[in-house]
Amino acid sequence: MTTRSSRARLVVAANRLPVRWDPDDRRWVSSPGGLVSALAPILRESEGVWIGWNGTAGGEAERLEVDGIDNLVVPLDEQEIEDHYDGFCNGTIWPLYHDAIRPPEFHRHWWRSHVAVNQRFADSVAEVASEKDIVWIHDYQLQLVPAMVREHLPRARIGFFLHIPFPPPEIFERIPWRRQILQGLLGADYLGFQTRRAALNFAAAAREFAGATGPASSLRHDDREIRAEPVPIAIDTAHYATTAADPEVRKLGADLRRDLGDPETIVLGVDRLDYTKGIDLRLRALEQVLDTHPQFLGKVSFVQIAVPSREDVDEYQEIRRQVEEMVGRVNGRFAEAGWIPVHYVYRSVPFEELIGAYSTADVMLVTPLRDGMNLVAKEYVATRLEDTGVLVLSEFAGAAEQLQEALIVNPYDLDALSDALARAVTMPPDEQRERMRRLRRKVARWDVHKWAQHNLDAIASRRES
Ligand code: ADQ
Repeated sequence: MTTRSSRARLVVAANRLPVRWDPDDRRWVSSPGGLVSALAPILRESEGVWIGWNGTAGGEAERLEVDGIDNLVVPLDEQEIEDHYDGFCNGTIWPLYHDAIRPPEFHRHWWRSHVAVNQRFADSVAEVASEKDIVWIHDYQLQLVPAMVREHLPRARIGFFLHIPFPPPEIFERIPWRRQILQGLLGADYLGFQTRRAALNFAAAAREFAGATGPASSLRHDDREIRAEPVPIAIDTAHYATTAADPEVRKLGADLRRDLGDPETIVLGVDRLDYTKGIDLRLRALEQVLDTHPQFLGKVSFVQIAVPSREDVDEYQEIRRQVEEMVGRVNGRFAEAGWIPVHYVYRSVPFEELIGAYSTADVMLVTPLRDGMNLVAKEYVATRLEDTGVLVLSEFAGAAEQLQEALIVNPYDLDALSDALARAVTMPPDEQRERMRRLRRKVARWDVHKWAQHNLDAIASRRES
């Protein structure tokens, strides 16, 4: 055990390390993101460690120092990527936790692999952490880790944050290993969830299937007190606003508008290509709006930027096929000389280009069927420096709990979604400003730094029982 100082260090465990391999420079470089930007200073200052997988098959449990952050690699082999990651994480838990909108699969060999990988993560934590450290474990891939770490380090302060929804008990209860998962999570002292409902769902499941007692804010289990509460994730708001103000970035936005033929209205969607994001229903709503509002033809352009995701999982190949077929159908039906309704981009775009797109888009469509939070909604708001633009937001995104001034819509209701889209396209500037000003204030007030600090303070201040 390496205890380099007498202060508590922060030890983060997450599925992925905040690094990626740069093939040109042939070295690991840091991969940016809100979570990383919030935790990097704290990790550096406390001489902490980030534990995670590097995204490739095989390799060693090596230490990688990148940009002053100490990373510990947890290696996964090909079979574990197939069974634990593509299988249990993305074929069982992901669909089940998102309302079971695709049928989750239950396989014992996936589960066994999942347990083994979670144990490896917990062993890695125990290798670098001591009982006085703060261990913060992230997300649905590592739900067994809190209790496994507690086995090694009974007195450690352990926190967990779930980035995706926690489903209601009547969906959660299908998992053959539901008790083990709850016991895993209950190993933490503090559990943060994206929404109030997620925290309550967890507490209800913990009482029903794992023998916990008490309310979410003070659950009792195994003679310990566990606190579960909503603490919605946020973005590095200042960074988005500063980038949006950069003239080069504004030019990227203007270039996009020009390349689209200078339409009156740009409607934007930005998502990982995932069946939870509702891209298919969004395209159907667009088709309906173009059918019922001929005055939009030639004037409203929809840009859908979709990042490739989990391409080895069958359901993802299927949703990609469906989305691309619909793009073809809508364009085939409505395109005219000099204007096509849907511009579809299937790749990850560079950060500046993304911000340029946000800042030029008049309407942002964020219409997931279920989403833990959805950062895209907050990112769009943060870049609207003139307080214009309209956010259309699914009521099933965690973000809807805070961003009430958006046009909130049930994405399954095709008429409501089409109406919201038409209303957004025609919203008077005064109403846009009124709504956007309030939204921006919220996104400025609660940013990722506040979010991280709140979690860390809550983990550190465990009530002794
Ligand atoms: P995701 O499901 O990945 O995250 P989201 O919160 O929208 O969803 O985050 C996606 C991130 O990827 C955003 O920062 C966005 O800017 C970026 N991105 C999306 N499309 C891109 C593109 N084409 N090119 C480049 N970048 C792109 C999970 C949960 C969410 C939760 C987050 C954080 O599913 O509900 O909000 O974790 O907790």
